[in-house]
Amino acid sequence: MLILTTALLSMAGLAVYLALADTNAARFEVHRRSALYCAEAGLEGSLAFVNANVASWGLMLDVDPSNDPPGYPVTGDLDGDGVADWQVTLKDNDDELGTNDPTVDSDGAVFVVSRCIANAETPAEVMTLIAVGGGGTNYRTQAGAGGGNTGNAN
Ligand SMILES: [Ca+2]
Ligand SMILES: [Ca+2]
Ligand SMILES: [Ca+2]
Repeated sequence: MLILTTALLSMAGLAVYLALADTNAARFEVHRRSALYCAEAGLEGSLAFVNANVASWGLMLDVDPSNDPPGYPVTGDLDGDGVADWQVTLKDNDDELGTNDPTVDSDGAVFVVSRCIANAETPAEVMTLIAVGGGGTNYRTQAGAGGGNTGNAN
């Protein structure tokens, strides 16, 4: 009887543990989702800047931060606390035959990469390929950051 009681108790303990784990998972999911929304807001909030500064894409892609146009990297504050919640940078696509040069855009197309920096525990990054004169296409979530949204092709 004592053994049975112990077994019942430990089962109860396990149930409590599972319930807690479930709650934590749910909370993490909420954080991850809001981080994803935050990163998506960065895409929305930076496209005008990126499109208005096509002539400076090369300066943004080179590895010299001293020549970047004002306002780059693009950042945005979502909750009004004066601290940036997302940050957007450009990343060249694989556009040269043979050896790719990620510091030079040669096809008029670059990735806009938006990273949510509001919560370091649940980072999220989304990116979209944009082309000169074109709109956002090929919307996707980068590997390792929010796999639940992978394969979202707008
Ligand atoms: Ca630069
Ligand atoms: Ca290139
Ligand atoms: Ca390119």
